[in-house]
Amino acid sequence: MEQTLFIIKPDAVKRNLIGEVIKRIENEGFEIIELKLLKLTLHQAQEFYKVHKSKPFYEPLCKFMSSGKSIFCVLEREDAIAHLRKVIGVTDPQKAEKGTIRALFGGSIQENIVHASDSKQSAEQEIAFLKTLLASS
Ligand code: FUP
Repeated sequence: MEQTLFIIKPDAVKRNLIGEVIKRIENEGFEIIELKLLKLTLHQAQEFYKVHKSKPFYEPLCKFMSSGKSIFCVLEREDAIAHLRKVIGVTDPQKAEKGTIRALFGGSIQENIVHASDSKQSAEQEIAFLKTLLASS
């Protein structure tokens, strides 16, 4: 079994989409190992997205991610990382495959509803990031 980090971002929480999104995750056979509603500080959002530090969208992205509460989950399933990426769709909701979470609910490339780890290494780092947040909350 493999684990991955999943985030329901502030846009989805504000739009009351937590239930809709979680229903789709459960229907795909993921087990919810951890689930927590948290509001990131700007500093925590900058740390989480530090791989994008040099990108022009980095600062607005970090502001958005710290603008409200998000749901942080650790999900488990066979082939969890690749399968969850398929279920959420590509980054830009306009380009995401029909029926994916981002295609169904995403507003823009920045406000794209959800995050999912994109590799084994990111999953490990991002789950460790969440554990640090949980230990200090
Ligand atoms: P993803 O793994 O699909 O979340 O996409 P990336 O890691 O490439 O990007 C991380 C986040 O940065 C995206 F979810 C949204 C934001 N982003 C932008 O705001 N503009 C862009 O052009 C690309 C990404």
